[in-house]
Amino acid sequence: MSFLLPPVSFLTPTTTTTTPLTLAYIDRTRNRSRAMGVTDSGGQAFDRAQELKQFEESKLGVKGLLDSGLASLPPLFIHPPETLSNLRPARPRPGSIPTIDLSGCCDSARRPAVVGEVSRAARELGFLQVVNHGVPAEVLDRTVAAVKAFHEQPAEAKARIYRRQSDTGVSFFSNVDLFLSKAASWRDTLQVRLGPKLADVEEIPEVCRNEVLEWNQQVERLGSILLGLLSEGLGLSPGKLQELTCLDMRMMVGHYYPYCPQPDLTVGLTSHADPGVITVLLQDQVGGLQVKHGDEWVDVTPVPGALVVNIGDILQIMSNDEYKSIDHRVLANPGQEPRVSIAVFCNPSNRENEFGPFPELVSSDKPAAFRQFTLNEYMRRFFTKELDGKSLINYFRA
Ligand SMILES: O=C(O)CCC(=O)C(=O)O
Repeated sequence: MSFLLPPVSFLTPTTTTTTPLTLAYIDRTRNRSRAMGVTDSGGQAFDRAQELKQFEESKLGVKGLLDSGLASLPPLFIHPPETLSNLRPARPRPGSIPTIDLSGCCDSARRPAVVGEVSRAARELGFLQVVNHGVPAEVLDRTVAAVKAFHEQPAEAKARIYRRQSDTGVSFFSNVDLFLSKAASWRDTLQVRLGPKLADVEEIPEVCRNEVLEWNQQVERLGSILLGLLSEGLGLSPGKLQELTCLDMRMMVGHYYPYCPQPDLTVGLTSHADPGVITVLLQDQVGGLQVKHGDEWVDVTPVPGALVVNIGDILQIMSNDEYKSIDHRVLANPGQEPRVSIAVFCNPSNRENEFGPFPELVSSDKPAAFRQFTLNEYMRRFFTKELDGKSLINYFRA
């Protein structure tokens, strides 16, 4: 698909939130459109590299673009037909992603039953939701509200930390794979390193600092419980995954999916599998997350008070294909209410160690399905390609 310039009208500011930053971006883009003689979307191919550069340099993110009065999607964000052809809310299939009650899972006779439920979901779907996880409802609400408040600050406040790499461990950007993907997606992200070395606390935006720090503690506690259940579900000692530092490297991404004017032409987040061990995801009640189940996309319908947990590639590998790391995506948000989600990716901190299937799970009946590799090698490959489906894990197959 060629990318076409949209009508210049998409750049017409119509709201009162226009800032000097947005105006600079808008002016540059409008002038260039005129120079190319483009007045409607049926004409010239646009210079994608230039558009990308200008979008990045504007530091606006998609929320800033929207606030500038955009009425249709800039071509940068228009996805190819193969992505767009199956974008639709999935048929409602209540209960297809199980919601598992964790109460009593650490200290009661319920533990074997909970281990069984968690391990079944990890084997069959790679996704589950958990309730009675011990995180108070007020903390869930506070965390979502704080991340939302960060994204809804004036563009200048966010632009200060707009960057893709930072020693401080805090950054704001739009699209982690902006320069690698075929098309950009309709979301912005605040990223904070939680461990093994916490980001510089002063750099975490004040508007959400306390909540991010509190969330880190909650995820560390819950992550330890989940890794215990998942280890046991593989027939290993409960402490096995944690001993391998699988909870130590934690990265938080606070996503913001604002209203999208043309949700049929783009996505909120392209289909991908998470590279790490597990991901703990807090989503608000807006919805849009979908999981691949066979050939179908299944909605992960928000359950009040629940947290979503999914298996990442590294755990699929360590489990010798017992647990599944599943492709998932987020539809572009068609509604006026923005969607907020906060994912914490849990990875081993020891990146030079060799990883591969646990020897306990390898036998002559079930030979090792993957080769050994270091996490550095794995992550290098992950971050030098666009977010996509299962290509990465398959690269490491034996
Ligand atoms: O926003 C969501 O619900 C999903 C986020 C996600 O899949 C990711 O950050 O990798």
